[in-house]
Amino acid sequence: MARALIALGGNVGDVRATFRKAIANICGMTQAALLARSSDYATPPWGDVEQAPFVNACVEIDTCLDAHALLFALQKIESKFGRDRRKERRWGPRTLDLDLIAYDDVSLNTAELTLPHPRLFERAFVLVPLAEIAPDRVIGGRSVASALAGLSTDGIERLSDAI
Ligand code: PH2
Ligand code: MG
Ligand code: MG
Repeated sequence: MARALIALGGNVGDVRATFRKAIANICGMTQAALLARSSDYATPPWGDVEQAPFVNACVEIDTCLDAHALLFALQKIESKFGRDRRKERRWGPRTLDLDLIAYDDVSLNTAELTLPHPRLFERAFVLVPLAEIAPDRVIGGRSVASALAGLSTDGIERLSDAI
């Protein structure tokens, strides 16, 4: 079994409902146990600011799949929830984005997958939910909490728990 951290994001449709269903799919399709789930956060759009705010969250799972098989399963789940990579612009609006942030302590760089996620330390919208569930986790030599301390969290708001 391996421990994986996955970041969820989206800004089209009922994103919080999509997250609930997507997390159930992640556990079902990747033979995973859900170890932790952060709150949902409203976050200002990053990269391309001309779009609606995002909702972001993170989960930690225990899975039997290897890192590439997990990535392909996550991409299948993105498509199932309306993601169409052919129709979107870089950093633009999307129904569901599932990013594999870390897989045990594996470092790799293939055409499909770089681990840990290469832009993790630039993104408060990933580190804020991650710090809620795994503040002491060391990724790429830095703890999540210390990486977050160096970033602005302006405009990021925790959403009240869904009923
Ligand atoms: N995802 C993007 C581009 N910009 N901004 C925020 N706040 N949250 C995201 O998940 C996000 C983004 C493309 O994947
Ligand atoms: Mg992303
Ligand atoms: Mg992605």
